[in-house]
Amino acid sequence: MTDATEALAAGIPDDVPGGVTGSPGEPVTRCGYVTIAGRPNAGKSTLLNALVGEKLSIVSPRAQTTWERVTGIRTAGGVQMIFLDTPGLLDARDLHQKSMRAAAHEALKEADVVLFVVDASREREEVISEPVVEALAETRAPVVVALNKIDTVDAGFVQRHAQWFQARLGAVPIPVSATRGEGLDALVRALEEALPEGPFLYPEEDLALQSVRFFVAELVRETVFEQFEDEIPYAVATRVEEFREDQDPLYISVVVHVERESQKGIVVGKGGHAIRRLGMASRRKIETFLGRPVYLDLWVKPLKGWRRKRHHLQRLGYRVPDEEP
Ligand SMILES: Nc1nc2c(ncn2[C@@H]2O[C@H](COP(=O)(O)OP(=O)(O)OP(=O)(O)O)[C@@H](O)[C@H]2O)c(=O)[nH]1
Ligand SMILES: [Mg+2]
Repeated sequence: MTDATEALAAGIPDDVPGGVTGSPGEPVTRCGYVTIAGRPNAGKSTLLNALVGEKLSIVSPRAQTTWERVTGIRTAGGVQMIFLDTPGLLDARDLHQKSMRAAAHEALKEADVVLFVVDASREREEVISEPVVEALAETRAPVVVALNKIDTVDAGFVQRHAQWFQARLGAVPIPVSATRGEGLDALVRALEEALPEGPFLYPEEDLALQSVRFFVAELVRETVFEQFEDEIPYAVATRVEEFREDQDPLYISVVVHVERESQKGIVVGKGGHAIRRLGMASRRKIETFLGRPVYLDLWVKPLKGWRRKRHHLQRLGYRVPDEEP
């Protein structure tokens, strides 16, 4: 079991422990919030996981996988970086997307440094799309640009486009591949230099802040992204209903909410085939994450139009902006 799962299995509290203050004569430390922002699918969550060294944020080939802020902490060489992974910046249409956008903008306000992730395999113009320009204009924090997925472009790409990026974004992009772990040392150095001096805010061994229940629900949602097509991944919200640690195997029940009655049939499948497949793959991930055997119960329940309804979103744990911007 890794440090993260030990800490998680022990139950990380949702509240924030007090700051650890340094005394005179101790070496100077650096610490701060690094908000990871960018277009949907740029590889933000993959990068968070690579930088923290633990799978904390769910990843999928589809856009709009991350729906709320996910925090991961990296403490090394006298520097503590508190990463805030955020939903991709997009034109928000329904209330759920507005909640995603609000989560990203809120995290940008808290940033000591913004880590702006650009997908090198996409058209450059996407980088300067309206939601991105708007979000970056709001932040006063220094911006470090990671040009991700360089494994998908030819070797001369970075050189050819570096000037363009610098002119548009005010920073020279650091080429990285989050999936291959390439360029991460240079990226970490740039982030370290941009962070303010200060005492660590969290114990050095902490990697995550969210509750075990959050990660379990997210792993089921990630599996939905993998196993279902079309609108289903965007119609499914997951919530842990029961978590009985005193049982062996650990008993967890998760409610899989769909938006419409007709989607229930798809998620359950013929003779319960689809839900069994979802349960099996989700359970394996949860067992790896927690390091112990798990009995997973999945319940599919329609929550009519939850993406559009404030009280449903709030009940599901999503922060909904007070005023719709
Ligand atoms: N080839 C390649 N693919 C990558 C790289 N980084 C991420 N990906 C892939 O890009 C896809 C999206 O990755 P995510 O980490 O979910 O992207 P995201 O920016 O968090 O996406 P949203 O949460 O939807 O905003 C996944 O299929 C990843 O495996 C990379 O360096 N190279
Ligand atoms: Mg993501």
